[in-house]
Amino acid sequence: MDNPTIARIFADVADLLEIQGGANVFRIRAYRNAARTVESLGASAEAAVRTGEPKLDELPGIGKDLAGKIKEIVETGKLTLLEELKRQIPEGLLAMMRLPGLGPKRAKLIHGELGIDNLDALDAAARAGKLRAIKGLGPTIESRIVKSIADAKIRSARHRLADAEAVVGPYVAYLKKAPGLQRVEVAGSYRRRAETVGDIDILVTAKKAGPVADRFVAYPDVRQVLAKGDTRSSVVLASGLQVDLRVVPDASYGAALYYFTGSKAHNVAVRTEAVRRKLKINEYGVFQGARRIAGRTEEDVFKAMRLRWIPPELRENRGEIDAAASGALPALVTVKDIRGDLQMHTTDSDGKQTLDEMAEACRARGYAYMAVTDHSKAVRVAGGLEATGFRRQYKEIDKLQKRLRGLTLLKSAEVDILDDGALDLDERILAEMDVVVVSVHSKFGMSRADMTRRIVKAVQHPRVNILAHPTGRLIGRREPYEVDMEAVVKAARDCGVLLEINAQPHRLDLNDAYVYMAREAGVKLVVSTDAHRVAELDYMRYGVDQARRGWCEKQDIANTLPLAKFRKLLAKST
Ligand code: DGT
Ligand code: CA
Ligand code: CA
Ligand code: ZN
Repeated sequence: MDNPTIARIFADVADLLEIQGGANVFRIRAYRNAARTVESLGASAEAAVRTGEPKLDELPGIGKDLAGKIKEIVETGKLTLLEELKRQIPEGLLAMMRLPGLGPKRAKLIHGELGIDNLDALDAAARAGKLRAIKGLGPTIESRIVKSIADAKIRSARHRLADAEAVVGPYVAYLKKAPGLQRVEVAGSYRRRAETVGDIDILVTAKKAGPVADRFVAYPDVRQVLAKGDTRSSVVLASGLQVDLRVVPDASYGAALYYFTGSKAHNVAVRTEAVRRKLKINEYGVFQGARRIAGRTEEDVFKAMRLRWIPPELRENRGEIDAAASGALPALVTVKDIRGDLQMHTTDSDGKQTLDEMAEACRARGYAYMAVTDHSKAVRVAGGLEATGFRRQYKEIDKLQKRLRGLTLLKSAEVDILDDGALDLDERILAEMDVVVVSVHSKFGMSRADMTRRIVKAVQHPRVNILAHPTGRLIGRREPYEVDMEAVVKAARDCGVLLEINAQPHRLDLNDAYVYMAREAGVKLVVSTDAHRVAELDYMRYGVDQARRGWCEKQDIANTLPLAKFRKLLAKST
């Protein structure tokens, strides 16, 4: 239990007492002061509870009563008083209270005067200009409320990893120029390469915290400062992305990095593992009794825990701790292992760049092979080709191949799987291809049974090599279609069909869990960019990230093979 969390609990108690009314102002103030004291405490409050050092009830603003409450929070993970208060107050009112620019006092006022107890009603009242009837409120605050509610909605949404990356890169580069800054690392789901992130957690060490926090909140893209302090600051950027900054002491940097990388489930499991080994681990270090035995670097922390270092992508409590204890961690695939890209489009269908340009770009990336996979005719909106169109393209490929050295162009297509599971192109043209990629682009609303039958039938087609974006989901925009993935994985295994990890940041399909499942079943995968322009060939690393989250080693990913071996694999599967 870290200090900021304890401080947050006390601050919440103060807010709730205030909104509930009836509590005396001194009691409210006492909780606010306690929150501040804990927040700026140099040592771990949790360690203080355990060791008695420093004495909590002697800290400014913290007497016997509050020291007892800190003990309760550390030992049980929650505070009964806060839970009780939460039960007594409508949830919507809590949300109102947390709205930036509103706060507990005004939320209480609005609730008292108009009976409003949720954000939707508040939004409507503010838009209708009804709040200005209340003394002390006016049109300015009404428009601020409307904006805050809209912002809160954006913020509650998760952000795609690639979108977050575009924002975080420059922000961290900017932050590095803060005077006295020493180490910086982005932790949390971002470091674990999760497909989406809820917020960004930046961890730094610095000679002095003040100047770093100052620079952090002064970033031009910051739209709102939620908190600013010596140990923790928090802002919201224009995109709605929240970024948390934690300044930690150098001696516990590794422990803090480990803790704030998470996931929560991993942290809970590793804490249990520590107890089994008669150790204790938290964001300040690894402890044997009261003695800290590690904390400065993450490697030290793992060593003290007698675990191999676990790549962040695996820290989801899916068996990685046992694997790290027994030396059975996978040697994860890396982007350098990739030797070819097996899905991309050109101007012949819906791509933005020509065959020549795509080939040149693949050669520049050092690939040994690439598959050109323009759409087949059923996808009319994407300019899908008839067999004659593909034949024309394959002639182009033959010509181009003569000029190219080192890079092999594989004749292919992204062949549509029709509603009944038949393929959109006939046998003759399929036979002319080096590799056949198939996928679903229509009738997403089919029943689970029908969709499963449809895809399994396509997978069983003797010419098919790769099933592309197998679940059809678009992150944050479209749910996957209903399909029995276990049946699909089984069919793929039986027929030697490769399953794609589509590396487009809005697809990442298969997702990490299905990648894991396919790998467990012994199915080989490919990571493909589905690039529609040259720059998108660089999405490869997002696909590899997900392959890693699914525990894939080099040997699990077919496009790490040299061309001859890859061809052999294709031959076996047909
Ligand atoms: P997100 O932001 O929703 O994508 O996911 P995370 O994993 O980045 O979670 P976040 O930002 O709430 O917290 C960052 C890390 O801090 C989290 O992965 C693990 C650690 N952490 C935060 N709260 C707790 C907690 O209550 N218990 C434990 N054990 N760890 C926590
Ligand atoms: Ca986070
Ligand atoms: Ca966070
Ligand atoms: Zn497609």
